Amino acid sequence: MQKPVVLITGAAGQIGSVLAEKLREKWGKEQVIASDIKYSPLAKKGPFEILDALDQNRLEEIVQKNKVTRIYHLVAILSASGEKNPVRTWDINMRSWMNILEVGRKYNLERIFFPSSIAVFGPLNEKINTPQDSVLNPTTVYGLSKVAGENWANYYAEKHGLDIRSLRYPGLISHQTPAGGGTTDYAVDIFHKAVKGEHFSCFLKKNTRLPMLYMDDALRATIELMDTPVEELTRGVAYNLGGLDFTPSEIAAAIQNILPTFSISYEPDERQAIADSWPSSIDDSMAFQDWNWKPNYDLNSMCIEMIDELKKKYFSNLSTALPKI
Ligand code: AKB
Repeated sequence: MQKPVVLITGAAGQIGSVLAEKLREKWGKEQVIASDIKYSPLAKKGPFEILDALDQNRLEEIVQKNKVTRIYHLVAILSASGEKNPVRTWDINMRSWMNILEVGRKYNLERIFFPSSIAVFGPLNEKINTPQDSVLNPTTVYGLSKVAGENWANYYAEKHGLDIRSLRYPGLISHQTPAGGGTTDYAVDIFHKAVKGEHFSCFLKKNTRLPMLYMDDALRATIELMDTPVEELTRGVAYNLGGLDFTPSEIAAAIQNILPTFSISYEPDERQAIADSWPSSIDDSMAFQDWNWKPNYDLNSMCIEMIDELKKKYFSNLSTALPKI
């Protein structure tokens, strides 16, 4: 098989910054072009392009120049930030995706990845083990854009024969890059506060259960999905993806097992309504059926690794700038 030439849009974000490294390990660094609207340290480790994904001409220029064959489109304004400016969120999330689909059609790209989300679900869905094929009734602009994005992906797959693959990610927890603007961000921020020895004020109620996944597992799922032969994918475009589910008080207790002096309080804000509209857990049996998807991390092993990694980040090299959260 010929190696793909990969373009990642929005590569400086929480998923892109680690996916770029994984794909560079897999395919070789020259094969993976990271891009973002702003400069990222990824530029020091391989090809990097400044790209505003709303700029169709610039996107085409990069695709042509590098003979790109695959795109991972990671540009999006997430659920909580998206509500602050709904029209702008719709514009960025949708117009950038349409640009990718058009470039896919025009240059006959071999494969495209679209990150969908549990935000496609809403209050009418079953809360526990939310099934794959539910009526989608999102309450956020971000969720609306993910439902529309999945539908457009199906349209381009059907009409133009594009091979587009997608996962409905739950909240993702990682130590490399801070999360930015989501409702599940508390589950990342909590670790930074805990490791720095600070009190954490949680913006969700203590018993709000949400589906979550450690980044390492999420990346493996993404790579496995993209590697699965197309004939084995029975679903069409978007697969439910689950792994963990926990409440703020459960993750706090798991952190306290490792850092006993850690303290938390609960001051729910407008993000509570978004969380309340989402599933508590996800039925991802189709991913298991189609490529044997299984998460490796449980709540405790994730907490151990997050705390270890953040301790290294904060304390082993004090001259390195600390990430802002
Ligand atoms: C968010 O909270 O908006 C995202 C998501 C679940 O897609 N992390």
